Amino acid sequence: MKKVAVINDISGFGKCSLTVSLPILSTLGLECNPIPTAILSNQTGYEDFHSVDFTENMTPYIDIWKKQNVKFDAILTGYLASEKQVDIILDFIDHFGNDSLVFVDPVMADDGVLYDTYDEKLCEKVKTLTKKANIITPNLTELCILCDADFKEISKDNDIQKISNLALSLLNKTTKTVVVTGIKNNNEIINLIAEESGINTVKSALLNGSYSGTGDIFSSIVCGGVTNEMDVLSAVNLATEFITESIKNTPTTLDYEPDGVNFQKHLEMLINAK
Ligand code: PXL
Repeated sequence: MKKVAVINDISGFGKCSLTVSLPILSTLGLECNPIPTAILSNQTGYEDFHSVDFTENMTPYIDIWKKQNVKFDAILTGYLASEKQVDIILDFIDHFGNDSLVFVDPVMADDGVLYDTYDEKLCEKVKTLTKKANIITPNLTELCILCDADFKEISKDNDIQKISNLALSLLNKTTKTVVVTGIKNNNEIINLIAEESGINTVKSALLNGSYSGTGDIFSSIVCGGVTNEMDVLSAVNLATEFITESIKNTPTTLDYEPDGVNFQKHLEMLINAK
């Protein structure tokens, strides 16, 4: 069975990070091997949260895996709790990443606002991490941070040409694919794939509100799909359809739903997905 090392937090509420990667990767027929970055009562978008930073445990945890000589087909990273975690992950990629695909979801911000526990210094470290990834999946805010672009300026007209150029500027010898999520355009939402060969877009209907964890669902499906040898465009299509169905099944009156989306009943969409 193929294995995916997932470096992300575990949050008791919010249907995000490891609580979505575990069921999604399992349903895609993959083994999800978690390395927690933090343990939280709930994700940080609620009014209050309690967080236990796992940084000091990560190296001894990973050292056991090194001794056991395990191998991974893919590595996926998400929410980070400290700058030091980036150095630990860079070492992890050096050690385990030779024959594996590296996916970095540069979790930092959404809708122009940094998450509660992120600051400029941590974002700088996330930037260095993205350069070691084969595939990155920033939302539009995160793309702007990675490119030192002004989110207010870019999101004024969401010009696809400008956004494409920003995404293309992040490609390098290692990073072959940049998938930008959540670009709003009239009554559509666009996910944009930038590769050396050009740009592809996947559109879906813009549904009201924003929801915790959709970025983590997206990165998990793209990571799992591509690890299962789907092409990136098919994996992005599948992730987009899965999230659309999950949002439709999540009644809410809030502009921002901290509990996330009801994705569980839609997992069957991922069984035998090709
Ligand atoms: O979904 C992104 C995310 C992951 N993990 C934690 C978060 C957030 C976004 O707020 O707080 C703990």
